[in-house]
Amino acid sequence: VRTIRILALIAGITVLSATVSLASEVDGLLDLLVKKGIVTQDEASGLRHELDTQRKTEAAKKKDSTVSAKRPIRMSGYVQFRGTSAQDDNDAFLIRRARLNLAADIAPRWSYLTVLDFGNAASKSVSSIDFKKGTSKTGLTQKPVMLDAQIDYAVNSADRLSFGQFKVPFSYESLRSDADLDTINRAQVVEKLVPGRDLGAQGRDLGIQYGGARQQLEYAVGVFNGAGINTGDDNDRKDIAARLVAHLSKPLAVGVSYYDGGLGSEPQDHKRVGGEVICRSGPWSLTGEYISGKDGSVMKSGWYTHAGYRFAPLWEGVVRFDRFDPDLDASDDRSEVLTLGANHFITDTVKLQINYERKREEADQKRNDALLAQLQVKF
Ligand SMILES: [Ca+2]
Ligand SMILES: [Ca+2]
Repeated sequence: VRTIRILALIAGITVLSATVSLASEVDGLLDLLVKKGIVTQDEASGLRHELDTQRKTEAAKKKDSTVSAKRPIRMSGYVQFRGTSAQDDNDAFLIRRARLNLAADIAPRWSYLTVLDFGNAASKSVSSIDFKKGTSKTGLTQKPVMLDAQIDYAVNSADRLSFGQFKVPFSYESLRSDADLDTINRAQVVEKLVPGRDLGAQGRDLGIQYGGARQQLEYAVGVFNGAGINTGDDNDRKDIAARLVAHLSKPLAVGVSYYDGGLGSEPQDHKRVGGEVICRSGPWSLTGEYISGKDGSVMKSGWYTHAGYRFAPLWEGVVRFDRFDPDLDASDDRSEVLTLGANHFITDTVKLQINYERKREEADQKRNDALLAQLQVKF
């Protein structure tokens, strides 16, 4: 009876501990009990066997959540689910972005990053469906898109050399992660003039870049194909992009961006100049950008100004005005968007954004205002 009680006690300790480290202490305790003649060798072996099984079960449980790879890989990503109600388009639900990022340090100084997008449905609506063939005219089953594939070499602790496909160093809002945007959509001028975005390549291109940050300065200069992502070049000319940001004081930064390139088999001018002022202080954020460009012989420009205020710990109100002129020599072709919005930071990884976009065009008075709501989770 005494032995049974002791065995029950040991079993109790084992169950209570339920950890591998404590299990080894129980093992030692068993040795002691055998030595003192309190339990027999057989009883001790039985218990050890039970303990061993338990350890293996624990180890197997841990294994289930481990991804096996030759090098430790950092995995991250996010999903954006959007609902849009626009005056000039069908109301719709949409997976705007579903990103998967994989990064790893592969050797001293060398690292890599790939970004895949499984969403990227843009805001295309199905225009017509051929019921006989059972197919739609728009690509409902778009393939995942490779957005970034970059190899980084750390030249020193501040600078790195990047090779591959990644964002062109131009404009504050273009370079901000889609997951961190203050409004659901980027400003018109950023979408229409930032190199890469103007081609529908999500601000990215293929090339080589040298960049870094030291003290109050952030800098990047790169050479790119200039023809967009996941494709070759359409000419021999390579484009130059450069960006310099000075962090003047803790909340205030000013930056300039420059791009000189050529588009097409007989290269036409593809030039951009941009300036930005960013101030993020406590609950306030005030940002603004101006970008002007030249495509062939057409001069274009636009700007936006944005203000945000955290009026409660988990809530931010935002207001933005942006204006874009697609041809400085033509009159009555400017368009303006006034965005009013709220950001609700439900947790660190869950965000809800609601925006109302009031749109005004000089050319024809369209009714195209839009109400958007977007729920985002990231990991
Ligand atoms: Ca080129
Ligand atoms: Ca104009």
